[in-house]
Amino acid sequence: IKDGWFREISSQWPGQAMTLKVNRILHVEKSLYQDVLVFESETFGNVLVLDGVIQCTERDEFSYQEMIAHIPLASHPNPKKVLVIGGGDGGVVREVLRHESVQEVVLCDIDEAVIRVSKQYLPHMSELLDSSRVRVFVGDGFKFLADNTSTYDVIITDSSDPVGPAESLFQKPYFQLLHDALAPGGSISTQGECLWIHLPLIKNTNTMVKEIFPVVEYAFTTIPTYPSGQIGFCLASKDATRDMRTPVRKVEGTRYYNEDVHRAAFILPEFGRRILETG
Ligand code: AAT
Repeated sequence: IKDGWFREISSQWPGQAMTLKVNRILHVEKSLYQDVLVFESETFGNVLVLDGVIQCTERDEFSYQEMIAHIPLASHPNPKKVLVIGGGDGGVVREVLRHESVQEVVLCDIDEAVIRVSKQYLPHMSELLDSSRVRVFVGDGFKFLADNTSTYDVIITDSSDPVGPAESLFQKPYFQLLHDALAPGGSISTQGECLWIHLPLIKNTNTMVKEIFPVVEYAFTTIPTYPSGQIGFCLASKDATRDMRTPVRKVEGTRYYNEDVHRAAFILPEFGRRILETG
């Protein structure tokens, strides 16, 4: 933070940086895993930053949290048990709970500090973490999957970028664990980075996940405070006949997601489509 502005400078998006005007700093902490910062911005509400990277703002978080959750859930015939890896702010859990078929949501974030500060400063995201349908674990998502044998209908990986504690969540052994932790017919979505910046990473992930899952897709959403204003998801299903592009149920109460936005999210600009569909 310099002269009252926060700048998101990182070698992960060279030569560009989102800048937000800071009203006041609410929390600064070095947790076991990362630098945690929460500030009140002038126009985006409260902002959570980990290791200098914006994780969510109160004004636009719904775009990302709704899309990463509702695409796999609304295209699944009857999701009952859902696992969220990462997502300690609670926003994705809030969206999962909109699906009445869901009986249980398990959340596993590596950093208790994220859960704690979100409960304090991001109440609209974290409010349902205390719901009776939710169980919260603190631990590494990779280890959680390796140690647990229960199965899930949908697993959502709402993880930070591959530099830092989330590195293993972008590699092949993790996708194999996800596959093995799914019930028959199960689907996943994972934070899949931005077409404008990370096309080689997206292509590699897509190719790698196709070696494990019969159905693999990439979809994206728009969001002002993520790098280049856009972020995507790697979507995959264990069911070779699943059409993840088409919702089979309506979702009530959303602000970004609707059935047309669901279908449109898979339509890629030509420079991305060409790389992902051919190589
Ligand atoms: N919904 C907010 C968006 C996020 S949060 C990412 C979360 O992943 C953080 O709470 C972090 O503590 C958690 N996390 C990181 N590594 C692991 C791990 N190995 N196991 C479990 N949880 C983990 C994502 C923002 C994307 C930013 C795009 N530039």
